[in-house]
Amino acid sequence: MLENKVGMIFGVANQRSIAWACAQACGQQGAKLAFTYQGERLKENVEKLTKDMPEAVIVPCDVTNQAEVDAAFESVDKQFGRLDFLIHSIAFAPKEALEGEFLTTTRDAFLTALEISAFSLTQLSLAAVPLMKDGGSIVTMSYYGAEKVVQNYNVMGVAKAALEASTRYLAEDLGKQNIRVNAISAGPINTLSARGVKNMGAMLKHIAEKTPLRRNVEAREVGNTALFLVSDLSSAITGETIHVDCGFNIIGI
Ligand code: 1JT
Repeated sequence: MLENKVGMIFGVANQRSIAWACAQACGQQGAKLAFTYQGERLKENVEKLTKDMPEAVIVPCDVTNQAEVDAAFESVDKQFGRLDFLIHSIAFAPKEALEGEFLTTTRDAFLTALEISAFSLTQLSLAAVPLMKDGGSIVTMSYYGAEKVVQNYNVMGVAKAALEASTRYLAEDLGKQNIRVNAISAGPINTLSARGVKNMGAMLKHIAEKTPLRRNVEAREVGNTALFLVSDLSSAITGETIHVDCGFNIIGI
């Protein structure tokens, strides 16, 4: 389904990463892929995961370093000469910000969370536009804490609200170039990021009992939805946030 398409994937840290599930789904459909990693520490992980993808391009990209962002897109331009889709699966907040009350969020934690988790979508979209010559599709990852108060999610909820609003504004700006921008609101998944969170095991169990499907979401299912959103099957969908949460968000009491 993605033969002749080139995609850039941001946010692979290890084999459990949502970004990696997206890469596998898209790679299996014939896409050529470029991967970015944040910091030398993660380079080896991405190299090992992609060792059976002979055409994969691997480039460093810390979104707080504009020179690295520019260089990453330059590498893709040099290697492939085009870009059809971009998957943004990046978020960060200091650990202390994801516990206790939102009220005590520091200026530093707030700015860091919003810069890395929300602004980076706009930053990367701007860099992608010149390469998306035949239109394109941009997909980002959100979470229910953007819409409703979720205990401990705190400043990340504010960042995801900004991310979902950014998705809509970018969709409007880029629609005339046939570039679509959508978000996936995934149910919680036991990834490296989630591991740092207190009581994640108990939370996953609680949610599995509450969802209509009576289970948690798998990263593979988020990957398949990302595949749909970057494919032509979703050609009239833009500015949307699609819940991939086993139905959790429809439940009241
Ligand atoms: C980050 C982290 C972003 C964990 C994240 C995240 N988006 C979803 N999760 C999992 C999660 C976390 C909490 C939660 C529910 C789900 C950690 C590093 C920073 C970025 O609260 C109930 C706290």
